[in-house]
Amino acid sequence: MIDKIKGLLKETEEFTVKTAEELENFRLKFLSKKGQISMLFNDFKSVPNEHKKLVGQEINKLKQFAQQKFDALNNSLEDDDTQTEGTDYTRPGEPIELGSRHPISLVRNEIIGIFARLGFTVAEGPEIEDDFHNFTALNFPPEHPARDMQDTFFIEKDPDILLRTHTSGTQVRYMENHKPPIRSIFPGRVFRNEAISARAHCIFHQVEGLFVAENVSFADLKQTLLYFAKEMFGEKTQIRLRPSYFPFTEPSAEMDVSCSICGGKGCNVCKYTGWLEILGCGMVDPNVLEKCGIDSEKYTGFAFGMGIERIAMLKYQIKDLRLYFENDVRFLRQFKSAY
Ligand code: 2NM
Repeated sequence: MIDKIKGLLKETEEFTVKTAEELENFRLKFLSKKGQISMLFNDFKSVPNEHKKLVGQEINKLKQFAQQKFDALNNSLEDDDTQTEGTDYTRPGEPIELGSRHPISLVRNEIIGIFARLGFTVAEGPEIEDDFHNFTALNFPPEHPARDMQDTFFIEKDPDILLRTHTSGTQVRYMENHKPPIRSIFPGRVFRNEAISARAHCIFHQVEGLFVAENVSFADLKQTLLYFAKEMFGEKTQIRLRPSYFPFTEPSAEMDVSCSICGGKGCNVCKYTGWLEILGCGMVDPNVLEKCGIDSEKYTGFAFGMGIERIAMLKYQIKDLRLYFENDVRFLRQFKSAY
């Protein structure tokens, strides 16, 4: 009997399993009701009384060992992730969610695309500017209110270094470094010292444009901007130019487009006027050309500037400027597009 127990102990010690099925065989062979260990307990009845104590102890040791071994094997099978059972490797993968572009980037890229088709290149410049490029070269008189601390963020005084209030400084740099014909647009971030509200922000984005060559006329300006308006807001769009004033252009105008929401009939977006103001423009003042080293007797040019936030507001019906800067994903993920 003792030999039989020792034999079974050796067998359980040497038993190895690789699968759940083999583990079940182990359980059936040693630990089940009809297994070897149960059989030993049956045989135990016929063991002479004087040996019962020793044999009983040995059977219990064997039973304990077999149970521990079973538990250990069971755990190691569960931890083993090479086990394929329960995992369906043919299942399609979890989709990777794609990000979306910011509406300001979408509109900026769309504007760049439209002007690229007319032969305009893109140029960028520094956000920190000096007084000459931001104001003086652009014909701003020394006492112009835009030079006031109330409107402009100054970094240093005397000589004045500031955060650019428009991208026009980049156009000045471009004219200083390139001979006409010049046909470029200038997208970028600009800064004005304003209280933040639904309709104003101290940081915003502009695209300005410049065309300088021989015999550039106001008619060229109108035709270029009409093409832009139709590409941006739809083929049926009409434009309207109203006289205005900028220090760097003469004559100057503001341009409205017919309201793309109501088609010009009047609605709450266009405040029942049928028109939406989208940009400023004009013929570059000869003084500006001269300050940038361009012969104003030989060359003329037109320029324009628009706020990207405003155009995106009209395009996507965004009612509050602050949404652009909060970067709340619930806002951002609404803008999926090819651009
Ligand atoms: C505008 C409106 C009208 C403009 C002019 C120039 C430059 F450098 F050629 F003089 N840059 N940008 C311009 C003209 C900008 O923004 C509303």
